[in-house]
Amino acid sequence: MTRQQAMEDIFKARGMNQAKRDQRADGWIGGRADTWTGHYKEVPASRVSADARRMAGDSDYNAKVAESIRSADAAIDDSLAIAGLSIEPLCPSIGVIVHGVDLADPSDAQIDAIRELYLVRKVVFFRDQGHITREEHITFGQHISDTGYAYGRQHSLARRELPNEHPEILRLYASEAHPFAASNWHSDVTWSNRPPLGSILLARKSPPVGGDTVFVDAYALWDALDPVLKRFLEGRTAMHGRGGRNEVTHPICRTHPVTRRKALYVNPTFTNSITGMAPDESARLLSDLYAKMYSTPEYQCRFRWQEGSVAMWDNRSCQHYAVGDFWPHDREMERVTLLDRSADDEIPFWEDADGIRHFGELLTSEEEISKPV
Ligand SMILES: O=C(O)CCC(=O)C(=O)O
Ligand SMILES: [Fe+2]
Repeated sequence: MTRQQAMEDIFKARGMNQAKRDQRADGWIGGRADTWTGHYKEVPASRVSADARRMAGDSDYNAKVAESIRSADAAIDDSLAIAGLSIEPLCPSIGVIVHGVDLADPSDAQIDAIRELYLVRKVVFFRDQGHITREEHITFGQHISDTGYAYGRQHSLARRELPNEHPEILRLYASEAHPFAASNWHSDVTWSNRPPLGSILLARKSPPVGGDTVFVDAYALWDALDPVLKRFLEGRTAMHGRGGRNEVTHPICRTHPVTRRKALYVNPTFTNSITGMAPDESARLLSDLYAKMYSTPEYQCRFRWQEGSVAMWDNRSCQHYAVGDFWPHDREMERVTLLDRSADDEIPFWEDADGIRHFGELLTSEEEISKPV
């Protein structure tokens, strides 16, 4: 197949929209051209990796999928109940508030239940934790996994780290004099060869309005792609970097080392291009992907911060965006960064059908990558 044919295949509208396209002189196919009707079925499909197109027409299959969702939810409810926790889901596929725990003094059963829930819900939230000290914030992180620095394993002395007191705490303080918000979609530090597993972000001070954080389910982003596009992207890598540099390549389809589920792992903040594609084709494909990735409310949840609220997210299964609409109010966040306890699992990989892991490459030295730009 020539590259041109491959590209035509990728961008070809689904058959169901063909008639609509043929009617229009400008070729506009409109709406959700690359998905199927009844898209509400994609959310349960993404929760258990079901085949959403089959769900559109096979009620026996749907009964099985529904049962697997109910039994997975029941198993989680049981382990939460044992730990004395209750949950308030923000959305069906991503994000849940956990009630009943003091992060300064969690029990072993609570830690186990929270770790399990975190893998399923991609981001978990807590309220009223403003009393925890910086030491307790770090200690809670160490109950979940290893902890590192803002950029992961490297002690990079990023501008906002607190070098003398607590190098593990990343300080994200915004005020009238210093406007700041990470208001672009990303998974953290994807320009590194060892991006951190996740983060635990605590609001020391929250604005009276605005400054929410939005999270998107990266499994759902992958699952919802056209099968032709999935085949094209599987095993391919993209270049990531800062300041216009290419620092590393990572698989575009990332396999989660624990859940083994596939996630879409490109983002407009750090991804420069798709490896091996002509620049214009790569730019077009990435912009088509981003248009779809960030415009589907079913895959997202939005968290309203209060003082003492905490968000703990998994960088391998979701992306986030801090909404930059709260100026001139103060917003003071402190973050502990989680690292994978297994140095092998922390390097992003795509696992093929034979269980072989495929990794990206480091395009510069470890030393260069540790330097803030
Ligand atoms: O401020 C926020 O809500 C998120 C900031 C962010 O992107 C991060 O801590 O990684
Ligand atoms: Fe971030």
